[in-house]
Amino acid sequence: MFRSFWLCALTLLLLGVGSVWAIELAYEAEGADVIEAPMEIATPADAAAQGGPEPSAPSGGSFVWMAGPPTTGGGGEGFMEFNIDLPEAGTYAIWGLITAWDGNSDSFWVTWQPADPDENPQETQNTEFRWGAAQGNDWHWDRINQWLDGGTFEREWTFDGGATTLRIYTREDATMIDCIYITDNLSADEAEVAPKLPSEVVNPTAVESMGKLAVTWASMKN
Ligand SMILES: [Ca+2]
Ligand SMILES: [Ca+2]
Repeated sequence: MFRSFWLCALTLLLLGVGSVWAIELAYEAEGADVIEAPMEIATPADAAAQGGPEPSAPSGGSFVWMAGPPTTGGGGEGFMEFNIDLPEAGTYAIWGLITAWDGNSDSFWVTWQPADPDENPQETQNTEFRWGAAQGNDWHWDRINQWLDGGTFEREWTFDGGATTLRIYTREDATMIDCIYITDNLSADEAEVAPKLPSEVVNPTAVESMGKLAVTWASMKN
């Protein structure tokens, strides 16, 4: 009976740990490690002041963009950079919570090193790094894609884990980004992935601690 108690406890523990171990990280755009002008932190009132529809309140109260009026072109300068320490090796996708008013305000450039080279797509215009963002006048999740001249494909990046550098560069001004969600769930189905806000994601350090705790418990049974 003592033995079955431990088997049962261990099974429950492993089931619990299994669900916790799906990797997910989330960041506010305005919390980026670097925001290079003219990309800047803004609020819905700033968007309305440019003449476009005012988006609803963003997560954390603000978003990042290069300011610009609706329908007009412009952009190509500034970026935001995130220094991301990946808890483990894997293949990852990124979802952005965005507002994109129109066809002249609906794209970024994206590189994530070291899977991607140290290349500035604003200079090279390399479409491998072009994200054609889904349009909409209020916040909606869009998976970062690769908008090639011959079609648009979801992007994924494979890493050994550890230090990485994600850069999201302005391509067209007025494209707004509120936050990003990173996951090793590579499904293209938003309902299945269920991207989360930074306030809804468990801190990876806490997840790691739970893993260690599970190992300790498993050892105790012997
Ligand atoms: Ca624009
Ligand atoms: Ca935000």
